[in-house]
Amino acid sequence: MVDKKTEELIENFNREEVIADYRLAYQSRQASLIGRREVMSGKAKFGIFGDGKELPQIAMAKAFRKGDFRSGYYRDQTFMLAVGALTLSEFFAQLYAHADVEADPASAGRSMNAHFSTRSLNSDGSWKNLTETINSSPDVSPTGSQMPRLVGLGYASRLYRELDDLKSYTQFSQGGMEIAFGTIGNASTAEGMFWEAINAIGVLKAQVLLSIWDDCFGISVPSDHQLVKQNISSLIEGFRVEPGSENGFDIYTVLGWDYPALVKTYQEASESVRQKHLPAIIHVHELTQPQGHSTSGSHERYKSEQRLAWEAEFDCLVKFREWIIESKFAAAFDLDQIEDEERNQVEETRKEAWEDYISPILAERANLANIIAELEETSSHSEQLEKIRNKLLGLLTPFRRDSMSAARQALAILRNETLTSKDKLLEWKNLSESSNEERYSSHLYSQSSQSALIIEEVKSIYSSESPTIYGFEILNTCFDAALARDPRIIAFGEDVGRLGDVNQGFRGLQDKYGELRVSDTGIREVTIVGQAIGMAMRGLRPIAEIQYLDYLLYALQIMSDDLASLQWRTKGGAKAPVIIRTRGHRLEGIWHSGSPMAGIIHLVRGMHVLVPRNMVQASGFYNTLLLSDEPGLIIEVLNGYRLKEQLPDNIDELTVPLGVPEVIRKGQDITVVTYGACCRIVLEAAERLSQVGIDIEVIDVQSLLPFDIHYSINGSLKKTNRILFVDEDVPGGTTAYMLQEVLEKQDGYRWLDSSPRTLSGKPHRPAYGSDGDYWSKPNADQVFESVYEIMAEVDPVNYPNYLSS
Ligand SMILES: Cc1ncc(C[n+]2csc(CCOP(=O)(O)OP(=O)(O)O)c2C)c(N)n1
Repeated sequence: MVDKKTEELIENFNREEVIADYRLAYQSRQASLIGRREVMSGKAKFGIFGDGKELPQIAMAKAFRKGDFRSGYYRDQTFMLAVGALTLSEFFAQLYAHADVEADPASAGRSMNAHFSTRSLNSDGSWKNLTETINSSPDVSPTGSQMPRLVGLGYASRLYRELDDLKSYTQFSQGGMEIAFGTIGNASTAEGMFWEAINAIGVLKAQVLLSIWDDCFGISVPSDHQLVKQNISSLIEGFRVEPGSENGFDIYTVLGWDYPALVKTYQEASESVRQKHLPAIIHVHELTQPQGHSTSGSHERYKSEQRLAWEAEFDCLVKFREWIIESKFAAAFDLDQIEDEERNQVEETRKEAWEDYISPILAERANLANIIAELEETSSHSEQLEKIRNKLLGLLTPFRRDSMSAARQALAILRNETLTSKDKLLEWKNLSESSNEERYSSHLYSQSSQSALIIEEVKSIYSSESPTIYGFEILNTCFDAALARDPRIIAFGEDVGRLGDVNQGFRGLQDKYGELRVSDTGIREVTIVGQAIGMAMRGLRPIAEIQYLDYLLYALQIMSDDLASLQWRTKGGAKAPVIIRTRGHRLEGIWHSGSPMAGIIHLVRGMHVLVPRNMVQASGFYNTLLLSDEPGLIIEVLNGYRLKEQLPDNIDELTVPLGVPEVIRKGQDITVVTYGACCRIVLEAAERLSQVGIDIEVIDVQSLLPFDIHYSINGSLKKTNRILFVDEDVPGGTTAYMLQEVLEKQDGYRWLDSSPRTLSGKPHRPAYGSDGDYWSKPNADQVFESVYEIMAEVDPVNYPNYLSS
């Protein structure tokens, strides 16, 4: 019996569409089952699949339009298949880690399976027309980390809608109508980032439609350990928009196995988001996970018999099938046939994907085996070589590393022999090395014509008219010029809007450019950066401010996991040219003077990290990054805002090149390498040292990532033969990084006549007050003594040791 409500719904559904949906849902389920089997049989390393979540994703796909964006997680395979942003071949290619961008366009084999993404960039790194494509931002594994960027992806629509100067950027938006679709699992809503992001989305009125896939578990942990009241719907009730208000979310709750209700809910919700420009949340509950969380374990270990029985009954595919039959869209027999066809189809595609993956690997192995066989004919170690070759050929499913390892072992065996065909082996190895370098290590930084490394230097120009003004006024002039020349530049952060930031770099610019161009944000560092990431993925040029360097730690995870890895993890498929602005070095106390630079630079490889010593240099770095298509972090020196500098006449054009240190004092005796606020301290020490006859050369690194790309510090070392690295990071922090760069990478050790030294801060955080600072961070007295000690060792007569009796 079909009730009246269902009868009405049936009238609203097109039979062919329903059957096509069933076909797709079933196909996706088969992909999950077969995918798991591939892992269990050892052909793939790990598998995580979207089984149990098929139906709501099909409904979501119906609401998704070209130009829209997804920011989701590993369960979304059915959605990706349904919108045509993933093919079955690509699904299997990623499972096998097929390291070819044609086979796995999401990550070229760099991400584990179910990390979805579309490619926003052409192969030369330029933007595609994102309004003509289905867009998915690239997934990351940390649960909830898709949320910060969702803020910016949705907010960009509002900016494109409300800012007239952006109307011409039709490559990125058609009038700001695009929705950013988010997805998240129920357990991940327990993450702080989730709450911070939905609050920000609500405050910003970002055009977001967020789906929560609720299967009552987070791996083995049930909802009562995850959430108060076990139910995310009741917790988010406070975000619901009141009638007549324009603040908050529309919130929907729908059963995950109820096809008609899902389709209706997604249609209603998406239309409302597009028309009313308010965000919405759809809580999809009563979902299941038929194969358990991933291939790492079985869910029978933690789900009760009762739960397992319920999951079997309420599996969305089972329910969908029942509904189709009950509604007479198809008979059981027709569906059986579809299932057979899809099962075969998926299996066929899998086989092809495997062949595509394994054939070039086998060909490379065969080639190598032939080379080794040839060497066996003339080598006096033929037995050993044969052993290596047979072992390699005996592997059923070899990896590239097996061939490489065999080649290396063979070369070592042949080390004392001069055989002509040895060259072939070396050539094979070198070729393989370079193609694997490209396969796994390209695109950490931009490889486009807008790479920050190839932006030409434009030196500062001064004239008799150039005024001398405060550091903050220099920055203010730079930002004013930037906002005037490029409407895509949007600045925001805590106190950036009305106040113009706590040090007034943006003073008066909100009045001049409006509240959307220069704006205040809540205190929410992770989503300030996330907001910038999402906006930049949609063609905007955000300058996101983190008020103090010490608070960057809140955002460091998302900078590391999402922003810095973006180009690399998509092998050049996506970019987010975000500028993060912050200030640090030398104020007072534990949380207002930090310089945890090594922690930062080691976690954000893939970004540029710049530490200008004054505001003219900072302006030059801003201009360079704004001309490039890469993300960067600029750390301004806190005590530089109130120091006076001369304003260059070309403040809007000057650029400082990345990775080029500057000699800020010439000298003969010792090279002292430093950066940021320590430059002034070292210069002060230099004056005192010159009074005792020691002449130091002071080098300001200015750019930690990249570091001295022309090896100029080595040039200085050749002259002085002695070196000291100074900064206010912890011992073994950035001083150790700089030391390694110069002594190992630049071969600087060759020129040393004294042992290299580092002078850093103490291992603890800086204590408060002037005395706390003096005994926590390096000061001019210590620099003096460190340099003097080196000289005392070299020439004790002229530099007697006055520090010990
Ligand atoms: C930050 C972080 N912590 C832990 C994990 C390990 N982990 C992966 S998935 C998962 C459970 C997520 O559950 P839920 O959000 O409900 O999504 P589901 O897998 O059930 O769809 C956990 C704990 C992770 N990936 N990231």
